[in-house]
Amino acid sequence: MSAPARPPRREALTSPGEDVAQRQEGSQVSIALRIDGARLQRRIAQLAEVGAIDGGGCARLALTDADRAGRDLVCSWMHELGLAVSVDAIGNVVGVRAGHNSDTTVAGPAVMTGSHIDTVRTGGRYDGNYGVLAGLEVVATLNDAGIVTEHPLAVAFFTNEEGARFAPDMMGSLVYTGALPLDEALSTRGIDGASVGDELQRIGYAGPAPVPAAAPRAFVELHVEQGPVLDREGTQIGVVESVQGISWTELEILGTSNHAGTTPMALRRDAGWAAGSIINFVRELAQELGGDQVATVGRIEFFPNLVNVVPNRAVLTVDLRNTDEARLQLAEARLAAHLEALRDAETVDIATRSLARFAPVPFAPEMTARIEHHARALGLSTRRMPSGAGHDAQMLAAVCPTAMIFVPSVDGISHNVREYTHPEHIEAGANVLLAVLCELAGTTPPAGAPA
Ligand code: HGY
Ligand code: MN
Ligand code: MN
Repeated sequence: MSAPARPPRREALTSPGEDVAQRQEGSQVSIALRIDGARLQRRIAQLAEVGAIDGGGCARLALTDADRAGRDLVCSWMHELGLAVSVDAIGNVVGVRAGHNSDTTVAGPAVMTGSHIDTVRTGGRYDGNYGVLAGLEVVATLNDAGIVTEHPLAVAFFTNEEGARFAPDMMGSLVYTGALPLDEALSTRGIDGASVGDELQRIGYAGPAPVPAAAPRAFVELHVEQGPVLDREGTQIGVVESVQGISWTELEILGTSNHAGTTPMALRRDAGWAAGSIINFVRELAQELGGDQVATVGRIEFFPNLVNVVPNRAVLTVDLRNTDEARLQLAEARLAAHLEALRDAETVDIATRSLARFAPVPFAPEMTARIEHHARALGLSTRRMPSGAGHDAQMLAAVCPTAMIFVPSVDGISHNVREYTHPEHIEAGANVLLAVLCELAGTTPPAGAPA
């Protein structure tokens, strides 16, 4: 099925000269402005109460009742902040703060920030949520300061970024940018058999706004690193230059169920053993390829899953990632060869289904330079790095100048209730976001602001 026509990509924002002038003006405002860290922490804590699980994390799998409750809460904050809130046909929610021209056809498209508020089943309170709530904190800070930006400013949360219930991940931003047809997304069945379309209707977030949407003027996503690099180095801000490639495959292995006690080993067609062989293979493959190669079998089911029956069916997922597309393709080819060998060795059938496949995505150099400039202007230490995790920004990068800001994750823990980022880093990241958005959206300091 052909992807829908994508909105025309928005190219680089400004000529270097204008950029510098805008930067001086923007940084002048950003020197005067700071976010309210306590208010941001309050919103993070309040949202974490929705779908709260033991240990301080939250479980809000996409399109569940908990996701609806989280959406309702964030939408209420968007309304409180005076944003014009729209919901599109895949459930993405965008809150827009008017620029000097409230008519966006005159002021042009919004400068956008945002992320996701759906979580994995063992989610922390920062993954995705932080970027959305920091965007709202930027709006609140501009409201308090009485500053109106030249261009509209938008804060978005995208549907089903995690892909844990419905694959692929980043589903909402894929549809938003025209990379995935809406009807294909709506017909997707989840791991529990429900369809995206039915669940979207059920929770009341099948909205009227059309997809694909017009491209934003630019997109900046603030996110916790979810890995150990910044924390280990003691660096405060990650300037994210790219997102690594992602390959998700679901394998269905069919053998013969048989008696665990009476069936000689040589006569078995053991789907369980074959699954175990794959789990071991991908670990050894990642160690052999080295570099950025990672490999994970995260989901597995045996049938009939009984102590005394040789499994006749196993369903498992393989998640392969690498910053280098050629190495990722090599890993995929090696896995395919291993499956072929297994088919012969254990006379099992193995069907494969691709759940997600994204090549590495580079971010716009002029955007990473802006982030680095403003982080350093705020006296923060920075380092350039790729993202190990997938993000909505990698989809927005196809239609407008895009980049990401990382803050440290303590011990690199994420997709785990123990996910944690120190308050000073939460605040620092949001202040970098404020400064970058002020420059991109164009701000005239309020009367009487310090020169
Ligand atoms: O899988 C990922 O990288 C993201 O959490 N969706
Ligand atoms: Mn995330
Ligand atoms: Mn995640």
